[in-house]
Amino acid sequence: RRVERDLRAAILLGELELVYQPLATANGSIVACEALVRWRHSLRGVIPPAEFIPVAERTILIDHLGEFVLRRACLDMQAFPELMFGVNFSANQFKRDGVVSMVEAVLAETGTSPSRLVLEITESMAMSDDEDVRRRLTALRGRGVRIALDDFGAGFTGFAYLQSFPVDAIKIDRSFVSKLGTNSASNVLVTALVNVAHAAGIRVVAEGVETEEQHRLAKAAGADMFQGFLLARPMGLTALGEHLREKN
Ligand code: G
Ligand code: G
Ligand code: MN
Ligand code: NA
Repeated sequence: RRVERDLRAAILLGELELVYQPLATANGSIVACEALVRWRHSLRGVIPPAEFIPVAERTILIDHLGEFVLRRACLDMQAFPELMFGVNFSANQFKRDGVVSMVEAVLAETGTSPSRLVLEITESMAMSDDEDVRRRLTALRGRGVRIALDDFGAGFTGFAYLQSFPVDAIKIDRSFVSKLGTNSASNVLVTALVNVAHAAGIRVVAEGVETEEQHRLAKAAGADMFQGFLLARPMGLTALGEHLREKN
């Protein structure tokens, strides 16, 4: 059974690849990117993560997948030493005791500086008020790894919580960014989020920026970094290199 399971993982992992989406500062220079996994299926073509991550999450496969993605990203990022890079972690990965030593081992093995790595975890998972999860996040931060709350705002965490949570950055959910310019309440809300985060020493990324107006308003709201189809789509390593030469 175990062999069968590992084989399933091996087959799955052989077809996984990463694309990278750049993050820009307000003046347009690229300072980071987010790794996004794709499954290039031999028969079905490219399968998006929304279709297989939830399946993997129900089994041990998510641990293999998570470690594979982290290692691949660390290796790929050696060619881009000036960039920080974000890797998405599932809630279930943080429910395992081994997550801290796994991250440490992959960083050491690939010679990656911990401070270049940003682990992206969803706000809802961070919210889960699980003492073990919080302890593991704190341990990783203690070793220099950065933590970002992804899809922030969608789970309505509340402002007070931000101050007490071991986190370096929030990524404002694209549902908020997409409403910028459509009503003044959205501008007020995003500005408030930025101000509260900054008061707690937390960086703010506006994600899902698709239009010039959203970009302008997210800048006006004080966000530190910008990510979205307007700036760049997720891309392979070669394209990332070209993009950097063009923008930086
Ligand atoms: O790339 P795309 O927009 O299709 O991603 C859809 C979702 O899949 C996003 O919520 C993203 O965070 C998640 N995702 C992408 N890559 C990874 C990964 O390597 N690990 C995990 N756990 N989630 C990922
Ligand atoms: O949940 P997470 O933020 O990790 O999701 C990342 C996903 O969002 C990626 O799959 C990426 O393809 C997608 N994405 C990135 N920028 C944009 C954008 O501007 N608009 C939309 N609709 N999706 C985006
Ligand atoms: Mn993300
Ligand atoms: Na997100």
